[in-house]
Amino acid sequence: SSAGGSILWDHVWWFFGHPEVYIVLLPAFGIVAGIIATFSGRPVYARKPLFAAVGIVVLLSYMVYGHHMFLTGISLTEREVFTINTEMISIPFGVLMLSFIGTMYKGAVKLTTPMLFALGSVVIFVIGGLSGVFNSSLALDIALRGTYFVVAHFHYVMVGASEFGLFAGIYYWLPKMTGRMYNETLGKTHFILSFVGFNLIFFPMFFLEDMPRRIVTYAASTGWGPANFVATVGAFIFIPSQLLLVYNMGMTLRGPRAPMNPWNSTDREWVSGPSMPHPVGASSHGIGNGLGNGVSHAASESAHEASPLSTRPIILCLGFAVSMAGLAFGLPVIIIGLVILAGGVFGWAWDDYRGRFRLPEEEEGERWPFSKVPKDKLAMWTFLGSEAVLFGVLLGSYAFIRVNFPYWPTPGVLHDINFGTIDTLIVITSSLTAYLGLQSIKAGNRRGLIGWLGATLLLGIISLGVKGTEWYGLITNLVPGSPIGLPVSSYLVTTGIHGAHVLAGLLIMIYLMKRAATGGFSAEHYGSVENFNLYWSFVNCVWLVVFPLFYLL
Ligand SMILES: [Cu+2]
Repeated sequence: SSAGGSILWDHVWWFFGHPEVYIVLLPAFGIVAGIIATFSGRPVYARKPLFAAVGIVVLLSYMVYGHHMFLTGISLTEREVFTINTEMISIPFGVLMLSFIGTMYKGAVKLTTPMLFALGSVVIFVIGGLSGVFNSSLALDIALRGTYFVVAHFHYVMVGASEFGLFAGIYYWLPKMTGRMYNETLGKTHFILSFVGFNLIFFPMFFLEDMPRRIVTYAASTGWGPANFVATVGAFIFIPSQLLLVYNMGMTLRGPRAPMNPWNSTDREWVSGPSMPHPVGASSHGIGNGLGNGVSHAASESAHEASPLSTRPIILCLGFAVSMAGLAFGLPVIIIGLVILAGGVFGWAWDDYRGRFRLPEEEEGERWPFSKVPKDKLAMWTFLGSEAVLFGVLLGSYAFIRVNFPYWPTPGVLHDINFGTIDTLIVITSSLTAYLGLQSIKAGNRRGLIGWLGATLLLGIISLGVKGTEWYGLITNLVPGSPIGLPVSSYLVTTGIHGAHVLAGLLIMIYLMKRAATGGFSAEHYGSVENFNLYWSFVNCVWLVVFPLFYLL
């Protein structure tokens, strides 16, 4: 919107855009860490500092995005803060690199194809990271913006580090996935051509620091010709060489049988057979954990038929992906996506209700620093962390619009303060009833749990009813193109997404009541009720921020 300004979109986009780089990068580095440990025959060096560094990267990743906006007109103070934050992020990444080097130091390094790709990933990332230090400088960025130097930096980080890391993972786990060995010579050829080709494409671009992006041609007098020629040669090496990977993968299906543990890895997935892992409970080996620090365990004794393997989460994700694609392709695609998503959610709940799907707490596996926290609770806290980011973006955008919008209606004009106050009281009460439900089941009182959940459900329905009345009033009174469009739409988007969370909470409550009615919870087993309480408290806390911002200020 014009009143919000294109700068707001820039903020929102890059707030997503920068962390997205690490969303792609960090899984690849997880693979790389494991592969380097396996082929060095040593556990990951400085394991705990490594985890701490990844945590710091995640936190900082939200505080550096402004380095994409140095020339958009944001204030000098903002630009200085983003410069410092961006330069700081090289410290935890340095810890990662030292950990990888330390793992190999004095290790018996075996240069198999997965190891070569892992090392390639690290080397390329170091070059990408060092060039990033230049880009993060406010002064240099003014000169480098929109040039091929940035193109080179970006590809060294994204394509080089992430894709080489993922290739390493493909070769590493191909024997696991197919039960057969790939062709090592072909794999190494793929690596050499990829590594040489990639560097030929992108290294010359560092010297094109004065050539603008997005141009189709240029005069010979610019001197950009030779570097572009080398890059083109590199592209003709790099891209076709990827066919070797596809060919090798296909041929692996007819390749020689793979031994149980071809890499002599201590990682648990290599100890339980060459193909898909058995459901938990079927394995009886003493096995190490994912990062090779050698924690062994006795046979898991849980013998019930429940399996941790379920297709429902994949269906859920597919539905989500399709519905998101619908934002570009139109309403029918959104609806198809939501139907698939609902199928995944309800199917998952149904499996859980029937006791078909259980994820038992396991002894092995890397848990530091969360070894004392149950997995599902940790998952809930992680989810709520992502939710805090989502609502942070919504409320931050609201604050941005509010500051930059010239004629905001005074409190009480757009929204009925009485309605909001009643709603807030309902919300606070529903937090209390949900908590009393949790206390009931902790005392073994199943009927109390059902009763208090019922009361919470009722309060939630009333709260949505109040919101619905307000939404209806706002939408029916809205004149297209009127100057209060922005205050209304920011309200509808924020409370609409909040309302969707309330609706999800209502569905969860119905499910919990149904399970409680059939004896699903007891004084010992109430984890789902506790997790629901966390969720519900969070959703209600969000309202306690939304209410004063939209109604009272
Ligand atoms: Cu960035």
